[in-house]
Amino acid sequence: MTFDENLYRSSKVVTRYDEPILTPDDVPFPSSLTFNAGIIKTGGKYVMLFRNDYGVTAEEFSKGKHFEGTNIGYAESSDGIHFKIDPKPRFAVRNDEILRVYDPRITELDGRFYVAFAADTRHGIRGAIYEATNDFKDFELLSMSTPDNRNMVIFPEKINGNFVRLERPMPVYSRGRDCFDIWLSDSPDLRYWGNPHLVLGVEDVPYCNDKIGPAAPPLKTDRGWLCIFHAVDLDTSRGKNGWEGRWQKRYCIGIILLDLKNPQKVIGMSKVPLMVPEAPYEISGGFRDNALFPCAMVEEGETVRIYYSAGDREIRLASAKLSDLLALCTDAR
Ligand code: BMA
Repeated sequence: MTFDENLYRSSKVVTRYDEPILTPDDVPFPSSLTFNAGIIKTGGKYVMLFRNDYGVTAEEFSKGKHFEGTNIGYAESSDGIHFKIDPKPRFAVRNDEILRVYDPRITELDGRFYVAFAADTRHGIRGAIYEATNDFKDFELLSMSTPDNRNMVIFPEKINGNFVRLERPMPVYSRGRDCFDIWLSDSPDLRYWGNPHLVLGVEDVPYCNDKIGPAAPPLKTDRGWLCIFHAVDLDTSRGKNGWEGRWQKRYCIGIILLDLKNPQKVIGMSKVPLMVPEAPYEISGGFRDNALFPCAMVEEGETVRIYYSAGDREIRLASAKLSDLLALCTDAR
């Protein structure tokens, strides 16, 4: 299976911030990869939970050594660009069943903080929803999905009286190969989830041929819920492309608009990607090159900040005007 990766470029409405937001070198505890960060702005400050994989260098990895573990770091910032990292990791789970939690996405809802993680367990990958205390020091597990499911993002408001999330189940038998789509479900209490609806099928996205997944908690706008997602293309002729012997996927960022009252309904979609791996730090030097993985959007005046990982190695920032992002979704093209 091949894919013409030269077909698409990042949208001109997006500006990349030149400096990284966080790299493993910034982290005051062992860190090999610092990425996939949930970020919100609350009480005038930016709060970040980030994934930290540790215990191996690129060279050691090439000789067969593996990561020792994954923990979750915490950082704060007054401007959303310069973050101060807590001296110790904030959270990690490892027990007989759960091997690790990772890829936090934070939602503030009615003054409470919820974090959706992916959880690797002995019986598959599950979406885990925790409530965090206001200081993000304690986490209470509210619910875990059945396997395999991940990339959960919780809407920042209840809709029609219920909590709502986007999620990405992974049906491996029925579709012949990776063909993973974006779904939505709701809950009266963040514990019992049901009423599943398909939101976007991978076949609806013209610029990918593999899988899609929700990225950041949706942003409420006058026109609808603005959502970004990762969109993956696979080319089996790709070879070494990062630390691993072979890495054949590429992760772009897509954008859609969902109906405010009925968010399972897509009311706008850009037919081209919002961002494509292009910058030097996106296409080389990463654990997995050519992987853009966003987990947070923050509205800052008329601008939307998109925090994403480059190459599963470091956290980066790109921004765009909200009006431009909405136009991408709604302009016929
Ligand atoms: C996904 C997840 C993410 C990762 C991404 C790109 O499947 O494992 O944690 O960032 O792949 O490698």
